[in-house]
Amino acid sequence: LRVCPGQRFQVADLLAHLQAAPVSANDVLLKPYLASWDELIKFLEALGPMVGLISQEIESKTAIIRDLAQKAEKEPEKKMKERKRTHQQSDPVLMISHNSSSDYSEMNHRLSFGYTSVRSMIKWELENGLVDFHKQTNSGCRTLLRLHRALLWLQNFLLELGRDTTEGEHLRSPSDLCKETYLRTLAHHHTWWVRKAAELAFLAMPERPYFYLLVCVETQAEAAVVLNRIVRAIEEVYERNEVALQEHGMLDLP
Ligand code: 1Q0
Repeated sequence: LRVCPGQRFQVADLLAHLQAAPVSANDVLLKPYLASWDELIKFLEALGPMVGLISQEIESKTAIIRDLAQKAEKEPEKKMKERKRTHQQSDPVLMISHNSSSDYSEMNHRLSFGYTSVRSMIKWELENGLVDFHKQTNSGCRTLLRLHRALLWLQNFLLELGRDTTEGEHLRSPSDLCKETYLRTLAHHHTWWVRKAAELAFLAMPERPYFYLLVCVETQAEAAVVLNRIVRAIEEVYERNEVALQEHGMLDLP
């Protein structure tokens, strides 16, 4: 992947974040997952103010999860202090495990704690009664679900865009592909007003040459290679999140 000088959005960075996200057999790390969205925001920013609404929406969704993560970070310190106060002197074991922070079991503990990964977030929010299955809240799980649905649209869109029609077939405009894949996926979850706003955003989708410029390629064949790598990386992340959410009955969280 080429580095595009002077550009904020770098397709190599996007791919790196996406590929850093899968962890263990079936989990996804939240930090690189959210960093992928940060990178997509940079892409949108290059398209101008027409899509400002979308970048804002992504920003606010990622901020919700990051804020929750920050609050949860402080929880163990609080609990540890409380326990230390009540168990002082009487619990030497606790003191040892508290001081050896490089301990392997402690690292393992961190991976399964709080908002480290999608599965740890689900576990944490269920255990702390933060997920509401009947009414809208700002839980990390329902917020992730919004990003998750949007990622399916992106995967569909980039797949279509990367289809290399070397047989001389007519290449469809990104704007049309954007609309078609949106109606097939994300639109099902949007209100009438949001769909209208989306229609405006499609108009801001650049033609292929500008697109090639943003991902630093010159031909459709080159673009297909880059896009297919991104699509495969998205698929891996998307599938894992889909299974995790589905296993917990979270695919319809209000
Ligand atoms: C030019 C880009 C076109 C994008 C097509 C998708 C249009 C969506 C527009 C919707 C506007 C957002 C307004 C708010 C929506 C919320 O109601 C909704 C539900 O949340 P809630 O809390 O009300 O239940 N929110 C969402 O669905 C969240 C996600 C929406 C935006 C997803 C757009 C993702 C864009 C990614 C960047 C595309 C760049 C591709 C470049 C790749 C280069 C290799």
